[in-house]
Amino acid sequence: MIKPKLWLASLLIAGVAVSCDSPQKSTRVTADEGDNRVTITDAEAEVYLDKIKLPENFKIEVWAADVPNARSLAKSDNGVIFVGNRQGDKVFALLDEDGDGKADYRYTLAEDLNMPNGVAFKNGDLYVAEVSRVLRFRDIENTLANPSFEVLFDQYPTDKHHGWKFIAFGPDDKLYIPVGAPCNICNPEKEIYASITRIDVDAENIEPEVFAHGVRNTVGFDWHPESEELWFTDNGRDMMGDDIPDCELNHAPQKGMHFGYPFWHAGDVKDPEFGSEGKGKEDYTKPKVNLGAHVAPLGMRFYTGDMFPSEFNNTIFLAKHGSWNRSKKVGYNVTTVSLNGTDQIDSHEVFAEGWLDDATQEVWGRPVDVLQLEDGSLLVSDDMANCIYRISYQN
Ligand SMILES: [Ca+2]
Ligand SMILES: [Ca+2]
Repeated sequence: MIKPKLWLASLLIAGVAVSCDSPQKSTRVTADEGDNRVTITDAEAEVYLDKIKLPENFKIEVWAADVPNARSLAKSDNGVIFVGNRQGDKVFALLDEDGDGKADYRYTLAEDLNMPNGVAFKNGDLYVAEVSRVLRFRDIENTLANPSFEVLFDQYPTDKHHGWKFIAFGPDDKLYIPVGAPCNICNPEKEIYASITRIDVDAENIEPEVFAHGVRNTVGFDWHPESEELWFTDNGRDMMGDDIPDCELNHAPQKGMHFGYPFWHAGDVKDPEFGSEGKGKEDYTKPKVNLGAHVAPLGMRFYTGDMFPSEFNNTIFLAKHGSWNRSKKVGYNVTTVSLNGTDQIDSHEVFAEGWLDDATQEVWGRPVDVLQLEDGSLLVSDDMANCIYRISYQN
C-alpha cells in the first residue's frame, strides 16, 4: 500500500516539477512490492538497435524489456504506462520509479483475459477492452500491487476475427471502441460491425453509439490537438494481390460518416464481391492518406511535446506493424504524416525503420503503438521483440 502522506507529497513534487518546466518530468508514483511485480531494469531484449535508421539527432533505446506481446499503450496522469496484449492474456503496468528514463518494474494487473488489447486511462481509473467486454480498474495508480477490476460492459460481439480493440477517450470524455468486421471481407447485417462506437462510462445503462461506419479494422486513433477531430488508421482487405487496396489514414470530423467498407477500399478500389451492393464511391469518405497495401497501420498519435524539433508539432506518428501475407514484406516502421493546418496532408514519410531487412526479408521486431511521455520522448511498443522503445531527440 502507498502511504497516503507520501502519495500527497509525491503529487506536490510532480506539480512543482511541471510548473518549473523541468526536462526530467518523470513519474513520482511509488508502490510496494507485490506478488504481481517483477524487476525489469536489467532484463535484456533481443533487439538490434544499430539497424534502426532515424532522422539526425534522434536516438532509440529499450525503455522496457520483457514485456510479452506488448501492444496498445496508455499513460496515467503520473506517468504509469499500461500495456495491452493481443496474443497474450494479460495487462501490464510499467513504472519508472526512479525517473531515470527506463522502466524499473512490471506489474501484471490481470491475466486470463480474452485478447485484452485496448487500454485507456481517465480520472484515476484504467479501462481495458477485451473482445466483448470493457473492464474498469478503479484508482489504479494506488492499487498496482493488488489490482482488481469490475466489468463495465459485456455486450460487444464475441467474434475473435478483428475482435481485439484499441480504445481511447475522446475530447467529449466518451470512450471510443471500434468493432472490426468479423471477416476479411463481408457485409454484416448488424450495424455495430465495421464501426467505431463510443460509450459514456458514467452512464447507468451503457449503450454503445455508432460514431463512424464502414471501418474494416482500426487499431489506432487520436484527436487533433487543435481541431479535436478524430483521425484513425484502418487496415485494408486481403486477397486482392500485393498492391491493392491500400491501408488508410482517415479523418472523421463528425459523427455518422461512412468510410467505404465493404463496398469501396482506399477511396476508389471497388470491392469485387460487395462493390455492386453499395453506392457510388463519391458517397463514402475517402482516406486522407493511402498508406500502402498490407502495411498494417496500427497505433497513431499526434505529437504535442517539447522535445522534438518544432516541425513535428501536431505531426502524426503511426506504427506500421508490417505485412503478413505479401510476397515481399512491407511496413515494419514508424511513419510520420504532417499536416498543413488541421486537415490538409503535407507529407507522409518513414521516420524509423530497420526492423525489417529488405534484402534478406528477415524481421526481428514489429511496431504496434506509439505514445508520448511527459518529457516529449516517444514510446513505441513491439509485440514481436516483446519490449518498449523510447525515441528521444538531443540537439
Ligand atoms: Ca528507472
Ligand atoms: Ca475506407
